[in-house]
Amino acid sequence: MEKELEQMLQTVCSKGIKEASSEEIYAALLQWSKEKMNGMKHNEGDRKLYYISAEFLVGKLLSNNLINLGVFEEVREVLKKHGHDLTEIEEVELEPSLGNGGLGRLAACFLDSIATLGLNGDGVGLNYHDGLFLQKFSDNKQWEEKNPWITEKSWLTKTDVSFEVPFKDFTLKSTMYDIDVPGYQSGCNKLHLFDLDSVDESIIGNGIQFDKQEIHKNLTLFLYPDDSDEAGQLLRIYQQYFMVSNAAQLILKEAEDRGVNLYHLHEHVCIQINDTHPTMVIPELIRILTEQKGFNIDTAVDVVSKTCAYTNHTILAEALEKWPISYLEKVVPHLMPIIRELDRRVRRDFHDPRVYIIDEMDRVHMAHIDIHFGYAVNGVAALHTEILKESELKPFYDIYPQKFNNKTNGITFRRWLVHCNHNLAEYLKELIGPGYMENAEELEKLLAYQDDENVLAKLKEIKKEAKAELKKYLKMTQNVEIDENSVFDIQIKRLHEYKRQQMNALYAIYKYKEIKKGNLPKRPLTMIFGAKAAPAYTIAKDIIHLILCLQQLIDNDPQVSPYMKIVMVENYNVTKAEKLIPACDISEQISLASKEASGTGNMKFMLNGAVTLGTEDGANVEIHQLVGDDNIYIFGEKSEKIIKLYETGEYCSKDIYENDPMVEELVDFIISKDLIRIGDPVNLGRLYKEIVGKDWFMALLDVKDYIRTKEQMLSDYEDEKAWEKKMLVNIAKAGFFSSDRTIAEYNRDIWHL
Ligand code: 26Q
Repeated sequence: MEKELEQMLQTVCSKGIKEASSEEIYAALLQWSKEKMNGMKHNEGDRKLYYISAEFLVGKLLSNNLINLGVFEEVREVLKKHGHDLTEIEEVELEPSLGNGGLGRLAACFLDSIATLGLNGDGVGLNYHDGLFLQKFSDNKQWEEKNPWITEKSWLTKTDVSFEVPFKDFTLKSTMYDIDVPGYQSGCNKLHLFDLDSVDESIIGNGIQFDKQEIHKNLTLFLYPDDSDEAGQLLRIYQQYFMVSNAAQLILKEAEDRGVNLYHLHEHVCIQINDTHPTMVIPELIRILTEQKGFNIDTAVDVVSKTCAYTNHTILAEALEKWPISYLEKVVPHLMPIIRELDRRVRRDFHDPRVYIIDEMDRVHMAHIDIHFGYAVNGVAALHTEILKESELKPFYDIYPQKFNNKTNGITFRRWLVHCNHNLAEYLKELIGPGYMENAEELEKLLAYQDDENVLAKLKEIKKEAKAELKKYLKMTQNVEIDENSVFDIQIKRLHEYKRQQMNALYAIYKYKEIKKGNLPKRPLTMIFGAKAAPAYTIAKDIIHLILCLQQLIDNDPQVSPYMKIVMVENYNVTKAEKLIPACDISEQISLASKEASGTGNMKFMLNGAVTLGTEDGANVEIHQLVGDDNIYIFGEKSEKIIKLYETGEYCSKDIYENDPMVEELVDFIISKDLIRIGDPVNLGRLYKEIVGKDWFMALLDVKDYIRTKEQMLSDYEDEKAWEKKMLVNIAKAGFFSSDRTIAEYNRDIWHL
């Protein structure tokens, strides 16, 4: 390895390892990896999977690729020998900004596991130049800026693959870029990202403003451009169709190149539709098969329906896409006859308006296309799939019980243990052998040590080191000082009311007031948040404002600051998650029961020895079953009750507010003099009104149980041995949440590769 790196450095900059800068070493390692992967075999098989997704939140790739290529340790040692630190080299890489949250990170973990299991499957998506916005804080508010990540030295490789994508008024010619996806000690797959040569970053003005009408210049600028007006919605349709038309053409071309008879497409290809964003691939394939490949409509519908499968990631109404026909007519009128034909077939066969594709308001329900004209539908955690079957998608489950199945999410242990928590990974290897890296369930061998004082002490020590590392990182990146001896309580995820960061903020208010009253905690508490709010999501931004104001209030109060601290991490992303997760003691998973489809952060925290504080929601339910009552802190109302409350419309936050003086006091603090002095009365006032007058995600319903449970947890933390044991059990039971297991199940039940 040393020789190869030296040679590469000679080519890149004519320097030796010692003399080379971090940038130069990065460039050499990038080039070395790319050449290595280029020489690797693509995983093969008679059937090929295409995983189409609007997001692939891959994170930085250098370390992960080195791990999967089997040279990470060697490279680290060589660099160390010459006075370099691989962590510093990593800093050079910009994080690809190709996703926004769980769904995108899941797609990235899946690509890793698909490649690792040697399966023949590629990802297909878009190459957003500025991705999701870059988050900046100023005046205690979120501001959005562009987030360019593509430099000359990126993992993208331009290919000569190109397709013509027809829109109503013009045709655009695509360019396909590839990112290699090496499996862990296995073959190499591809992530195909489609782009347009004419995209022009110079049209971006202030913040993330740009002209939404200039499609040839803006199409692949941003992920989820603001869609609060018609132009924004049309742009999203342009993006989605551009993605799926390219995907469809690529899939058919590769099949024909392999000699596949398209009438047997479903025997050689399967397409996983990641949420509804790629749904138009179904009518697009039908269109191409009938218009260009001589299929009659019956056969085209039949073949496509046997090729496509759909994953649902949410039951939130606003995330279930419904496009007005008039919008589709403006962008892709050639798909409308097919969509109408699909709707006609549904109406012919079923007499239930709830399952129609086109509703009485002339809107096209994308999920309904997927369910009728795909062969599988899956939810992403056991509870989520049950809710889909029993309530959200019940009319469909009644028609197609055989299509519905659960695939509980997972995470890749290569990134979320081996890479992000090297010390823990090495210690586990020492203790239980390296087998867990391939077979995650072997982590259970750890259980044999749950009463071994030395092992427990070592786990605590590793946690302490990770906390010290995070302290250094936050000092360097945000110039904040945290106390590594405090309890680290972390909530990192997209900002959404259903995830209830506002409830956590109410806890902070509670704690602040307790300290003011002289009820001092035994140990200081560090509350860490990381979250981006969608630019048009007003209340989410108000919640960020509240958290930042509380942060300032506490920092400036010498009576309180020795005992608690709030840190809101700026521009939370995969790279930051990798620093935060190993250092966590308390993992906040506090969504309103029934609303978080699965969660995957919960799994990453558990694997790294944090203890969950959560509701019976999403995959928390499965974590609870695995670790047992003693090793998780569960609070709040259950999903059945919540679903009933929505059905009857009975929930009234104002009643709770008015009848519970403690709740009233906490909520009132949002508009107290103390906070208004620091913050913006418009934002704080609006949030106060929202919580008292609506509280759609029922933070006040659970807030007292939440506070009580968190206090219990903090007190239990002081029983060191008992806490260390909880850490150990969480790590030991995390094996089930390996995405290798999830992918093996997808393959067994849906893909059959
Ligand atoms: C829809 C319409 C218009 C504009 C945007 C959207 C949109 C964008 C992104 C809808 C949904 C998303 C992303 C959803 C998401 O990330 N869901 C998460 O998926 C994870 C992986 O399955 C789960 O673990 C999380 O529980 C779920 O919230």
